[in-house]
Amino acid sequence: MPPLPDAPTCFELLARMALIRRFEEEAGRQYQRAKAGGFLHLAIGEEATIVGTTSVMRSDDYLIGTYRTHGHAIARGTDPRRIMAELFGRVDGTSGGRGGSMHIFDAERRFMGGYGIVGGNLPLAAGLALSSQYRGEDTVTVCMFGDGASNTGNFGETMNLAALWKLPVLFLVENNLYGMGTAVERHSAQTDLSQKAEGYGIPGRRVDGMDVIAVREGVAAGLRTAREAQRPTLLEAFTYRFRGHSAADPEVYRKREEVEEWREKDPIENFARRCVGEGVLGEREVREARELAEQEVAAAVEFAEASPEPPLDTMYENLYAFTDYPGGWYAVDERSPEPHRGEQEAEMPARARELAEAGAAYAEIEDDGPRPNPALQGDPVEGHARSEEAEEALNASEPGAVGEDA
Ligand SMILES: Cc1ncc(C[n+]2csc(CCOP(=O)(O)OP(=O)(O)O)c2C)c(N)n1
Ligand SMILES: [Mg+2]
Repeated sequence: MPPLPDAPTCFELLARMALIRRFEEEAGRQYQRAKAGGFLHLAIGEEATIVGTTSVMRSDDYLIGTYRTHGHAIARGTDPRRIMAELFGRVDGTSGGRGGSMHIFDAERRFMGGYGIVGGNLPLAAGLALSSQYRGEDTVTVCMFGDGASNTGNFGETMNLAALWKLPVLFLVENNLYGMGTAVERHSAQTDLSQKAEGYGIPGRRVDGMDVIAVREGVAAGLRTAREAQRPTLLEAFTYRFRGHSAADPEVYRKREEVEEWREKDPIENFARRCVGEGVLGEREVREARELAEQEVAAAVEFAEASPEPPLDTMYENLYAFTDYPGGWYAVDERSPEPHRGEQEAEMPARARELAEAGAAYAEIEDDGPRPNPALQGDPVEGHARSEEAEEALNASEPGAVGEDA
C-alpha cells in the first residue's frame, strides 16, 4: 500500500472528497424538489477516482469528462456555487444556466466539460493533446470516461491517433462496473479494460479507484509518461456508483447486497479512518473537513436560489449555429473552387428540398440510368429526363418530409 502524503495534502484530499459528496447529495435533493432540472447523474462513491486524479494534475493541464462531472469540476477548483446555479438553470451558472448538469464547463480551470454523448469526449481529448503538442507546450490532457464508453467506435479511433501521433494524453476509464443497467461482463468482450488499447500500442494499468492514494500514484505515472515521453497510457480505475445511473433509475439490474458490499469500501470513510489510524490527521480535522463541506454546499444552494433566471430574450445567445445563414457546407466539390451549390441550403431551401425529395422519390424505383446530380441546377442530369414513375413519385412526396425517407 503506498504511504500517505503529508498532513496538509491528506486534509485537502479528504476535504475535497467530502465537498463533492455533500454537493452531490444536495444536488440529488434539489433535483427531487424540482429546483434542478434536466438530467442528473451523480458520482457518489467515485470521489477517490476523481480527486486522486486532479490532485496530481498541474493547473494548466486539461481535464475532460462525461455527463457525470459535478465532482470533476469541483475537484478542478470550480466554485460549487456556480455549479449549483448551473443545475438550477440560473445566469450565474458555469454555462449561464444553459447547459445544466451534463454540461459543466470551466475553461479558466481547464475543465473542458461535460459531454452527453457517450465516448464523445475521447476525440476531443486527442484534439486538446494535439493542441499542446502543436504549440510546443508541456501540458497534458486527462480524459475520463466510463466502461461503457470503451465500447464505442470513438475509443478505437482515438487510441489509434493518440498512439500514432504520440499525444500527451492520459485516458482514464472510470470502471464503475455498469453502463447504465448493463454490467461490464454483458457489454464488453474484453473485461480487463486496461488491455483494450494494447493493440494500438497503448499500455494499460489497473488501480483501485476507491483508494485516493492509489489513484494518485497511477495518474502521476501516466502524467509523467505523457509529459516527458509524449506517450499516451490507459488507466483503469475500479470504482462504483452508490446511487443509480441517473436520478430516475429503479436499479433492477443489481442486488442490494452488492451495493452494500461496495459501500463498505466508501472512499471517504476509509481514507479518513486510515489518516486517523496512522496519526496523520486527528478526529477534529476529519470533522472540520465535513463541516466545511456542509457550509460550502449550503452557500451554494443559497447562491443558486438568489441567482436570476436568464432573460427570455437572451435565449438564442451563444448558440453555435444560430445565424441568418445556418446551412453549413457538408463537403467541398473539388471539381470547382466554388462551394458546392446544393450545399448552400440557406440560399435555396426550395431547391434543397426538391433535391432531397427527388432522391427519396428515386429510391424506390428500378435504376435505368444515371440519377439526378445534386450538384447541377435545373433539370436532373443533362439529357436524362425523369422517368414517369419518378415524376409521379416526386409529385406525390409530401413537402416538408425532407430527408425522412432518405
Ligand atoms: C452515443 C451514446 N449512446 C448512448 C447514450 C445513452 N447513455 C447515456 S449514459 C450511458 C451509459 C454509459 O456508461 P459508462 O460509459 O459506463 O458511464 P457511466 O454512466 O457508468 O459513468 C448510455 C448508454 C448516449 N448518451 N450516447
Ligand atoms: Mg460505467
